[in-house]
Amino acid sequence: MKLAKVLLSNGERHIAIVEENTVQLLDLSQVDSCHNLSDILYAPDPIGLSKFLVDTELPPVPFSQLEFLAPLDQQEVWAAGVTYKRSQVARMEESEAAASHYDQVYTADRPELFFKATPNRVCGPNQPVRVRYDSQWSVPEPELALVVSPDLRLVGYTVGNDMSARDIEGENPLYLPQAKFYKQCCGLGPCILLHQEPLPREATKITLVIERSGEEVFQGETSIGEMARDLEDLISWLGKENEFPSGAILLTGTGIVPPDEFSLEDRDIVSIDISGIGTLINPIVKGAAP
Ligand code: DO4
Ligand code: MG
Repeated sequence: MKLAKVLLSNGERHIAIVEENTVQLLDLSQVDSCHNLSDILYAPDPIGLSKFLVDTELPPVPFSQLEFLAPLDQQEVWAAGVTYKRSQVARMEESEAAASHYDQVYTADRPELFFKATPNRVCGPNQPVRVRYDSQWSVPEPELALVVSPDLRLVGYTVGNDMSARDIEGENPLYLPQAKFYKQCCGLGPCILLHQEPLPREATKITLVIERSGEEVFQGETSIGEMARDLEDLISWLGKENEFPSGAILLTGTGIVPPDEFSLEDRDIVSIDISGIGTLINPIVKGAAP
């Protein structure tokens, strides 16, 4: 089952179950303790609760009559890095001085984890994600995103875009927060696939397509089978000596890096598809220097 936050043409915001081409709106007022998406996600039985909350008075709403919003409430967004061989190689090439750090972290017991975004820096589907005006070499990073409850349970999956300024990151690893964390630095959505079974690793494909002026300028594909880390292990590292009262979203690293000569431009369109979960599409905005 997939859940989403949607905005209707009359301005109303709802939580909904996502079906083929329609959504079924939920009526949260039926359960006293249920006020937002997180209350459903972190419930003992999110699927049972969602079915119970279906507003039977309302017909399904076609996708054409709504917008999908970023599927989070107050969660912090964190990210793992260098979890795929492709990412390790790309970082070592972009940063000669720090190459050995990337090499070591790929095989180390402790993963690279960094703070990625607060909810106000997260863009939902079709909202522009940003390239910093002071970066001349930026890429999208298409990543499986895990939805983690306050008690560190994996409760769902969504599609994430860890926007990255490779020139800033490559100049000095101490610049990582500036390369990764800025306004509109993260895309998430369109919906959350509730966790039931572990995802099939080889069959869960991640595809990135970048279009410029209507032409495809990059296409790449990987699968989460290429990831060198276990999802539950990443969550357990995230939870060490930390607390997430609102839960967390954890991006799991990129396995697709465009060639070095590629950089995003203003008005490019980035599409990230993860099989079984959904397709996240965002235009790129790059502001002029002030
Ligand atoms: O170490 C830099 C960031 C790595 C990253 O974001 C990734 O591998 O996805
Ligand atoms: Mg990344």
